[in-house]
Amino acid sequence: MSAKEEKLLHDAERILEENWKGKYTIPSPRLYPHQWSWDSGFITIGYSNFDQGKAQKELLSLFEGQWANGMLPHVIFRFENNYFPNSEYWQIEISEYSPEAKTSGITQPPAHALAAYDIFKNSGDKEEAKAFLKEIFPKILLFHRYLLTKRDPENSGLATIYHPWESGLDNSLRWDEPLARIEVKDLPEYQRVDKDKVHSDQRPSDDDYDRYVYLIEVMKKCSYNDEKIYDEIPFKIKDIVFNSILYKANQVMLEIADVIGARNDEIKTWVQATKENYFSYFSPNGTDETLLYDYDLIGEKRIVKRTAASLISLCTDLLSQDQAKRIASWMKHSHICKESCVHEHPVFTSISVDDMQFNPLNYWRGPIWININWMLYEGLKSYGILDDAENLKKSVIDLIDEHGFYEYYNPLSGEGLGADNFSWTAALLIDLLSEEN
Ligand code: 2M8
Repeated sequence: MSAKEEKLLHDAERILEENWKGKYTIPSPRLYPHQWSWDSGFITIGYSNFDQGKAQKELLSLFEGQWANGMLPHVIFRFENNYFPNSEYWQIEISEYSPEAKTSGITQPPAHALAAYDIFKNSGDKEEAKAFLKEIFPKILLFHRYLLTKRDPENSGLATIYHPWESGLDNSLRWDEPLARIEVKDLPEYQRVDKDKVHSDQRPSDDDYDRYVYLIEVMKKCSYNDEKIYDEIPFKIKDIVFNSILYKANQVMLEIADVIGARNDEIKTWVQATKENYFSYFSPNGTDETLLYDYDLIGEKRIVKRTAASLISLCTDLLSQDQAKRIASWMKHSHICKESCVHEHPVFTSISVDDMQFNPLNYWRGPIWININWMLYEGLKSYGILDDAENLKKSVIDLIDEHGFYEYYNPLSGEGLGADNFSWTAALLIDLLSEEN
């Protein structure tokens, strides 16, 4: 490892240390003062490379928020803090399934099995790591069962999301049309606090926030009952990123089941169902189409927007080699900033730079995100597209080295945006730097 990389590794570990709260890690001190679900997954992957104790605690503490029906909430609130919506606003006690912990009432992409298995793979004490897997496996299984039953009455092997926050890519262009359809009424008074902390150019619009709040109001009116929500909620999407991660997570669950000698028949049926339906939901013209898109259950159509979501299928083994290569070459010409690109090699943007709505500053509507690039790196490697994967890794390292540990980055200048000292940026950099060549 070069001196530069050693320093970066040290800085990344320091950021995680600063954001560590005894048994979990906050995404960033100023903007996100609680525990977030998929952030914890990525953060665990980082810890698994250098602190197994923290890695295990991070994941186990997250599941303290799990609901009795298996739902893993997207935020756990441990103490009141300046964040909207706070625990009081969610009113989860109206659900018969809510836990004692204070949590939100919606979920996030299921990256946790990948994190659990990384703990095992990176552990020097396999027996101890196996004991951890035995403890976490039934909890993750319960979560996946919730996603593939309550969130999939269609039996498609693909879970439905009810809220843009469940996608993790909150104000992505993909949600503009489904959100625009929503008629917002009877909104309670609420106060955004995010714009006091980060410039509003970099955050979702007030119109988006009204819709975010309205969707939660609908869920509350349904007492967070999935059957009722399925009938009432005006936003229901088979999200391609969420489901690519879920499919991968189920494959990893099969590996975990093997290690601990657990039953795997139910997981096998989920994997099979996803395989059978992935392309019919996500591909406009069958398996040969290069780009795949989310499916809007209410609009009854695919959401054809050129965003990084269409690249995340690379994280599954469902593509043909030819299709994977076509996606890789498409992303190289459309998801980087050509002449003005700050780096020799591309770091991929959240929206195609050719898109009329590409915005270099605004959150999930253009900027570069490290978790997306980390997933693409893993995907390129899995399809043997190794030169592109290596170039991507170097560029991610350079970007962070030059601009710091931010939540996201302006693709035109490299400037860091959103929250600073951002945990998953640090954790996934640690994962990249810890890889054996
Ligand atoms: C962002 O989302 C939260 C709402 O959950 C917010 O904007 O307040 C997203 O980037 C999401 O993916 C992430 O998990 C969360 C915390 O980092 O922040």
